[in-house]
Formats: sequence, structure tokens, C-alpha cells
Amino acid sequence: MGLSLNLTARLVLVTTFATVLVAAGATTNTYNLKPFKINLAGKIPRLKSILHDTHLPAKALYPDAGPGKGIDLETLRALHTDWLTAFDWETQQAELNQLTQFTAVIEGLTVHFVHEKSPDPDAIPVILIHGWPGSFQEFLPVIQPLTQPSLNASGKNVSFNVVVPSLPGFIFSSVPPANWTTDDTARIFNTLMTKVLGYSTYAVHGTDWGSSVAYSLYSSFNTTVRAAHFVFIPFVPPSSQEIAENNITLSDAQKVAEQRYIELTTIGMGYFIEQTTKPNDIGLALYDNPVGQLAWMGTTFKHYSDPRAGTPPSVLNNTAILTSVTLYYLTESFLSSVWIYAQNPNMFKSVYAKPPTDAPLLFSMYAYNPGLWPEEYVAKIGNLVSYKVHDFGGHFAGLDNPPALIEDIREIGLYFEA
Ligand SMILES: *[C@@H]1O[C@H](CO)[C@@H](O)[C@H](O)[C@H]1NC(C)=O
Ligand SMILES: *[C@@H]1O[C@H](CO)[C@@H](O)[C@H](O)[C@H]1NC(C)=O
Ligand SMILES: *[C@@H]1O[C@H](CO)[C@@H](O)[C@H](O)[C@H]1NC(C)=O
Ligand SMILES: *[C@@H]1O[C@H](CO)[C@@H](O)[C@H](O)[C@H]1NC(C)=O
Ligand SMILES: *[C@@H]1O[C@H](CO)[C@@H](O)[C@H](O)[C@H]1NC(C)=O
Ligand SMILES: CC(=O)N[C@H]1CO[C@H](CO)[C@@H](O)[C@@H]1O
Repeated sequence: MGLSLNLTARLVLVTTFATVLVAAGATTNTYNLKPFKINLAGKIPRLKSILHDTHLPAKALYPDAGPGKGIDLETLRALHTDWLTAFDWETQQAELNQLTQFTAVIEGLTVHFVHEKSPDPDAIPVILIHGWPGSFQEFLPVIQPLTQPSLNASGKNVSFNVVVPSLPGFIFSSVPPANWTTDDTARIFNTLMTKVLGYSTYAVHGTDWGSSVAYSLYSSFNTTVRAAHFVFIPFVPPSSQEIAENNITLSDAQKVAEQRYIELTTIGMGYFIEQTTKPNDIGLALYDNPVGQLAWMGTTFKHYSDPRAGTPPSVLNNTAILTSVTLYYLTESFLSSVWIYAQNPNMFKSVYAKPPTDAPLLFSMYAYNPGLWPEEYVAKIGNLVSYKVHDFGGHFAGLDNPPALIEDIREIGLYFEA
């Protein structure tokens, strides 16, 4: 009897305690914030078996076709062989899991993000936004260094609380509803920074599609976004003729970028048009085809990075490419990722105009990035305070030239005023 009373009392206590916990959760965890760890190892045996059964042609049809005709067979074969034999997912997963990650639910979407904090209470919150075929992994080499306090040019001690979300429909973030635009993503990322994480002001960095999101944040959230850094902007670059007519003199590195842009627009737009107009065709064709995804995304990593990729300071080697493709393949997000093109058919604005913000804008160009925006043009789209040119690096700055990107982003500290 005594025992049973005791048990009842304990049950009541437990129940009461649980009720309190739930009530507290309802008020303090509105966004269902949860720690997150990557655990895709169980899917590796099937991937390896498909890789094992996939066969490539014995020799190239037209060995002299050149990279302008797409990824070359021997490049793909080397990647395929590495994936099957040398690549160790567990090692890559363990490295990615060294980053502190979470998921939160915002407007019904699960948003995956890295959140690494600086030891400095005055650190600047910054959100780094990736594009396609990148992912949060693209920023791996810069995240920890940016959290470390370090003196800069003006003698200012600068460090960051670094947030790196996965775009909706990419990797561990859930698929957005139809007609979801980069402005919608900007809105939920502003909620992530201000409401979920409680930062009243912050800085943004964007590349590729991430630059569309970052520019939307810069333009539309002028009280919370107090600095922006770009390596790519969502504006149509001027033509060579227009640059010449405006008497703009290009440096050697800028001439390289101009050449890369000409190449992109003349022979490199196939994937872009396909993904914009028929996302289901390519998305479903490659949905369960790892080597297909490797060819389709690998060509971009190979062709739009610095030609010296994989040699210092670049860490963009085959391991990095395979990690990225493995993340897309194992999370089954290739299909939803290509939809970003179809959902945003007017990514590149043709009218350069200043948005209503006085927040500083910083820009860095990397020579082998296929897009040239001269300083005169970048100055038209914001309060430009810094324009830098790097002769090493391409489209994936975080992997292509991490020391330069760390320095570029750290420069935000010279201009940021909370
Ligand atoms: C920079 O700030 C950090 C954290 O506040 C501090 O530990 C470090 O000594 C500072 N460095 C310098 C050179 O002032
Ligand atoms: C998406 O937008 C198109 C064009 O505005 C419209 O026809 C379509 O119904 C929309 N789809 C959804 C699911 O809202
Ligand atoms: C470019 O230079 C030429 C020759 O000096 C001059 O006639 C022209 O007005 C300049 N164009 C612009 C846009 O400044
Ligand atoms: C790629 O670079 C990383 C360092 O960033 C290194 O650990 C790895 O061994 C390299 N992989 C190959 C295949 O060279
Ligand atoms: C911020 O945006 C609002 C609305 O567009 C505008 O009225 C305001 O002047 C802007 N603030 C700055 C500092 O530009
Ligand atoms: C740590 C860091 O980014 N330091 C940089 C501060 O600014 C000077 C001058 O631009 C650079 O040379 C440092 O590398």
C-alpha cells in the first residue's frame, strides 16, 4: 500500500514536471531548435554498390573535344575511382560533425545550419550563404578561423559568430513549397538570425545563389543587416563592349574573369538553361544516379575553380568534390536543388540600382570566377566601401582560396556598426 502510494506520488511528480517542460518548450522553443549531427553512414554500402556497378566507356569518343564540351572522360573516371576506392565517407562526416549544427523550423520549413561561436562577447554575427552545386561544406575551411579573434588593418580585434545555413531544398534543409524564391529564403534566414538566434544586427556573405539571398537581405532588412560582403552579385555583368565604352581599364586578374565570363555565356550555359526550364528532366534523370550527379556537378567544380585547384592555398581537390556530391546524393536533394533555377528565372537583374540601406558593402573578386563586375558597377548597387581583387581563386572562394576569403570577411569588422 505504502509502496503504491509512493509510486502514485512519484508518477504525479513526473507528470507535473513533464507538463512544465512542455509549457516552457512552447514559449522558449517556438522554432523547435534542435542539435543536429550528420549520420549518413548507413547509406554508404548501397552507394558503393551502385558505384561498383556503374561502368564508363573504355575510351573517349573524341579525346580532343576539350573541357568546353563538358567533363572529360578521364577526369570523371579518376573521380569515380577515388569515390569507389579511396574516399572515406566516415572521415568526411566526422570532420563535418566537428561543426556545431542545428535544425530549426521556420515557416514550416526545417532549416539546417552551422552555428560556431567566438569566445569574444563582442564578436560580429555573420551568415555565410552558399549556392549550387555548393553547400555548407564549401565554407568548412573558413568557419573556425573566423571565430578566432584577430587584429586587423586598423588594429581592431575582430571575430565572428558564424552561421552557415543550408538553402531550402539543399542537403539537410527541407524542400520549400512551389514558387519559393530567394526573397522567401532571405526572409526565413533573417528570422533565423534575429528570432531563432537572437542577433539584433548581423553581417551577410553570399556567393552564387547565396548572393541572391544575401543581396535580398541587404536590400530588404536594413535595420538588421548592417554589412554585406559578396564574391558574386545577382546582376548581369557588363559586356566587354560596355566596359570599353565606359573607359574602364581592367587589371590582369579582371581580364581573366572577363574571359571566363565570355566562356560561360558562350559555351557554358547548358546546365543553367536545363535547370531553369526542365528541372524535372535532369533532376529525375540523375535522382538515383551518383556517377551522373558526379559528372553534372563535378564539371562545375572542375571548370569554374582556379586551374591550380588542389594546390595551396586551394583545398578544392577530389576529396572536397566527392564530399559535396555525396552530401547531395545521400540526402536525395539533387532534384530539389536544381529547382532553385526554375523558381528564380530572373536571378540576374539588368538594372543596377541602390537599395534603401546605408549599410556598408564589400566586394572581392577572384580571377577565375566566371563573372566580372568592375568596381564602378558594384558601386551602383550599394554603399561600396571595399573592392578587392585576388589573382588566385575561382567560383568557390571558401575552398579555392580560404586564407583570402577569411581576410576579406574579417574586413567587415572595420565597417560594421551594430
Ligand atoms: C582579441 O580579443 C580576444 C578575446 O576578447 C582576446 O583574448 C585577445 O587577447 C585579443 N587580442 C589582441 C591582440 O588584443
Ligand atoms: C507558381 O507560379 C505560377 C506562375 O505565376 C502559377 O501558374 C502556379 O500556379 C504557381 N504554383 C503554385 C503551386 O502556386
Ligand atoms: C571615354 O573616352 C572617350 C575619349 O577620351 C570620350 O570621348 C568618352 O566620352 C568617354 N566615355 C565615357 C563614358 O566617359
Ligand atoms: C584534399 O585536401 C585535404 C586537405 O584540405 C587533404 O586532407 C586530403 O588528403 C586531400 N585529398 C586528396 C585526394 O589529395
Ligand atoms: C530602410 O528602409 C526603409 C523602407 O524602405 C526606408 O524608409 C529607410 O529610409 C531605410 N533606411 C536607410 C538607413 O536607408
Ligand atoms: C587576420 C587578418 O585577416 N589579418 C589581416 C588584416 O588586414 C591586413 C591588411 O589588410 C592583412 O594583411 C591581414 O592579413
